[in-house]
Amino acid sequence: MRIGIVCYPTFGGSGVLATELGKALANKGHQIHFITYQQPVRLNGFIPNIFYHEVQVPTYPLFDYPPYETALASSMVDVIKNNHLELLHVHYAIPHASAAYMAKKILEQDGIHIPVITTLHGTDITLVGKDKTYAPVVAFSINQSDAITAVSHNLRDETFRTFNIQKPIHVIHNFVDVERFNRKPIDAFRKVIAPNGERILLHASNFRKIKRVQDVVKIFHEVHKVIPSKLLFVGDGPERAIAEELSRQLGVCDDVRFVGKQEQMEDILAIADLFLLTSEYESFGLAALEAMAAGVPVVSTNAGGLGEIMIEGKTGFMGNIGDVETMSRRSIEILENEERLLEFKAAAGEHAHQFDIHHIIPVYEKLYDEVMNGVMEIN
Ligand code: GMT
Repeated sequence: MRIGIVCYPTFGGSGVLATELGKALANKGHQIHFITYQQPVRLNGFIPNIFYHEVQVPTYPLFDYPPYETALASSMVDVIKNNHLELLHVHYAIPHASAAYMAKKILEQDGIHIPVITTLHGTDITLVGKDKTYAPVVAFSINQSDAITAVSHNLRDETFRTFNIQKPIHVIHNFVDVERFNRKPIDAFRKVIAPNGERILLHASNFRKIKRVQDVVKIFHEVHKVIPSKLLFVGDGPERAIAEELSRQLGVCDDVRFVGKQEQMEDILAIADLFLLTSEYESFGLAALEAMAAGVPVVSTNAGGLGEIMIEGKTGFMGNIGDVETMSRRSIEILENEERLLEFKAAAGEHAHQFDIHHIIPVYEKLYDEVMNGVMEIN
């Protein structure tokens, strides 16, 4: 199949998922065309079946806001026409679903039919999407998609609660390449971070308010009181300064390290003992799944779809949003006993297999077939 994939190229989970999906489909022989404004972070190395089309957004003195959506729709038209694409799969509704609708309508005039699949990822519904400045366009363009998928049952339900969606929303869980994340720790790296064999706690995100990174620092503070430990923060974003300041206030800053945005997550996860995800909402929590695939147990909130990937008391523990006390206690419980920690690590790694890329890619392929043939059977 010749498939166009549209996504955000940044470190966010939706872009990561879309890129990994494209790479996996290309490896299975499909021809994949990424259409976005920048090379996606995980799109590295040369894969013969992958093509990358950069959306150029010309500036003009008149524009305070260069019209990306218009440029994107025009690029979609161009790429679909010139490469005879058979399907367009857009990730994250804003503005990708509406740009896809525009492209589809333009192509119709030339007798070209291009089915559009929209995958909803989370904040495109629960945060940004429902803002009334975007909501009518988001609802309309989702409804105009030939198929809609959501990355969790929770997100599907939230979408139905938020918008008047008149089509089924198919749940296709996010996936992880278990083999890739099953790495041996690099001893030299572990030694640099934890020279005296301290436990390593990890958080990775875009440091948005929704992630409640201050809770990560508070949990670490409690753990640190009883267990020699280090905290690694991966990623960057607006709340980083708050986390830094809090770690100074709580007197743990010497044991907290901010390593910035990292492409080799598997190497970092390989040295970690516990992953913390304290979000107010996660539609799915791909970062937590990647941690589990690397054999790292997770202590998280029970927000959104996290309950769909966690097994309480086996792969880690969940607490209510903001319940630092419970999440700290549970973290200590996992980390204080070597044997127990190993059990959690093994269970996390084992459970991640359920979401292995090899199980999920065929589900997308089936959906593509159904959409192209106009018969929808999937869930
Ligand atoms: O978490 C973010 O803020 C990034 C966001 C994105 O769109 O890239 O992540 C969302 O999509 C991921 C991939 O499907 C999910 O794993 C994340 O849970 C989801 N984030 C939220 O719902 C807040």
